[in-house]
Amino acid sequence: PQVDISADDSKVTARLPTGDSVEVLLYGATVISWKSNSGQENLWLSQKAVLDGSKAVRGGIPIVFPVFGPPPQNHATSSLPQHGFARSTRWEYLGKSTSESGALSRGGDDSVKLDFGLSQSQLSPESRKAWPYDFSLVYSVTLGKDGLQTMLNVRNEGKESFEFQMLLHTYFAVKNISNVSTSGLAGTSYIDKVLDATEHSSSSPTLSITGETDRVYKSLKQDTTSILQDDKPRLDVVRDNLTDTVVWNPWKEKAKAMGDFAPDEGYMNMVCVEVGSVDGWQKLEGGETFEGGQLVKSHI
Ligand code: TA6
Repeated sequence: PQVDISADDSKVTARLPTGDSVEVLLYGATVISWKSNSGQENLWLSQKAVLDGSKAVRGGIPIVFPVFGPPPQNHATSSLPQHGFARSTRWEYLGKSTSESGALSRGGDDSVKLDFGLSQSQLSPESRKAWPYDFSLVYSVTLGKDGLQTMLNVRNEGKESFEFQMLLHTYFAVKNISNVSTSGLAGTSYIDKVLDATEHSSSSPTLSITGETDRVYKSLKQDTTSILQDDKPRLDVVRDNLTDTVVWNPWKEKAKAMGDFAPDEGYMNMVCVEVGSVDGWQKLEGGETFEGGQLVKSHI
């Protein structure tokens, strides 16, 4: 049995002999499905997610670049849309490789790496005008048994330096948010965007989601945030060269208020754990590159 890959002009699908599979839309290079070998879907996708390229996908793994959140005033990113342009621009499929090395491969055909590219020439005129830097991105999606690795490589192709933020806005599927907790977020401080972006210290080892939650944990000391369902490990999200993690659940009212969030009670079946570099800015001189991302392991 070998790795099965199919690519058409809107998406690329890969399936391992073990049954693990991943689907990536060329629009935004958005992973919209990742199934473990048990057939278990690990990502949440809104039933009203727009998948035709007219709007960022509500679910899966949207790529946030070059700015996280509403852009700051008086900054190079000021006239970009919230979360930047990467998630709402068409990327190109660069090809695949059955990676012989790396975190998810034990050689042979038990893992496959799909590469996607986005550079300045592919941007809309508006985006190029809004952020006039010569850059190239390569996004690698590596599917392994019970694991998915998504890495973003950013290169400054110009002479002028630029600064950016990046984040993988992953929507994880959970059985019931009432019995979900996240761990690995203690011992650091977080910005609570539900409480007017005030800063707090996070002392408790686990965070339960009992209402609207929008926290930016900064400079985390250790690299893994775990999602537990019924106190059992469900997903481990391991940061790679990134120091920040956002935990988000819109809860009832905000979910209802989003036109592309369905069903309304869908907030009970999802939690966003988003790895990134969003506290301050990464700066690249001409010719320099930065690479960061995540390795997610599924336990069922
Ligand atoms: O990651 C959390 C967050 O920044 C929330 O504040 C909320 O805005 C969410 O992203 C979704 O943003 P979007 O632009 O996709 O609706």
